[in-house]
Amino acid sequence: MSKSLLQFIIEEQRNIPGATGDFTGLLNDIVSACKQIAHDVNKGALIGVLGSAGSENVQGETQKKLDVITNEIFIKANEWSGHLAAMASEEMDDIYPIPAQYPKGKYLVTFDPLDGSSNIDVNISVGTIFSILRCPEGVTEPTAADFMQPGTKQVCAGYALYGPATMIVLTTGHGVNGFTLDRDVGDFFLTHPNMSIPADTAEFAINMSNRRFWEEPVQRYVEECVKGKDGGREKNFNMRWVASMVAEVHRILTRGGIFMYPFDTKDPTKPGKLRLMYEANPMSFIVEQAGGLSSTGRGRIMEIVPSGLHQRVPVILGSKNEVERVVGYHLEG
Ligand code: P6P
Repeated sequence: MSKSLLQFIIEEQRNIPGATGDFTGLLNDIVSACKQIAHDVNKGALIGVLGSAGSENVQGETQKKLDVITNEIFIKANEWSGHLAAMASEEMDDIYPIPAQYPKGKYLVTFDPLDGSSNIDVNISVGTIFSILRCPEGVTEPTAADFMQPGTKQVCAGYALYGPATMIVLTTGHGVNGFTLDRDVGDFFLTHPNMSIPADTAEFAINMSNRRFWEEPVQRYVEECVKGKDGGREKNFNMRWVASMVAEVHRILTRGGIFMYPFDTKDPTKPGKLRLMYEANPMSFIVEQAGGLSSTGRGRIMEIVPSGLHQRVPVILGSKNEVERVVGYHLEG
């Protein structure tokens, strides 16, 4: 039996001078939430959790029942243990301060409890994304302003992928490791050590229905991929689009690729679709730690100083050499 996720985290903790076990405890609580979410996602229609909740979230998106349920699971699994000072979620307008009856800790967490939830009713993979920041020194009553830290300040980022297998993939800044849930035992076990993204790829992921709204550099890059050897590229390309960022990023971590949700003019009020704090930043940390790149097209995503909890950014991430090509096209103007 390979190493359990808890054993892996505790052994990692021993390499961190001054570690108190606080972080280990927090990660354990997050893993517990993901196990509970995996259960409800896996049961689906059997326990009546599919379909719309009949409500909208702060993004103006119709919430699925599971969006609301999984948000509640994540809050309940993490609010009591004294590791967190506050949380922020895609599904909540403002931050969630730790209730007065519980001790506060030194970390902040942002999360998307069920990313790709538009897929849940059609039984396609979805996931949970989380990002852990330190609460600023001396802050006991954090506000949204205390979350406005660039992605380079993350101490941990990870996702759970509820697919044919349920996996957790995470980084604490020392590489990327993947763990698979053994439902019989009820634990995650190390199955994908030291995940690494190939620098080259022949697979791109983008929602082609938005093509007329893209900027010229993205139009140019995608056109070249579609034309392949007939259009000047040295190879032909394949295309994937799952409409579940967690599934796309996992595929890229496993076999390479480039994922793009670029700036588009579909809604001029939105500089992109994906949210910086709980989608782009955690996924960028993971991708960079696996040897890939993650850019808006004009700058490194993890260096953006956030301006709001639900700020949206363009995302171009994955295999280093392809992301560099797209960024180069943006720089050419
Ligand atoms: P579209 C899911 O809603 C999400 O935030 C990402 O997981 C996914 O990559 C993207 O949006 C899908 O967007 O426009 O194709 O539905």
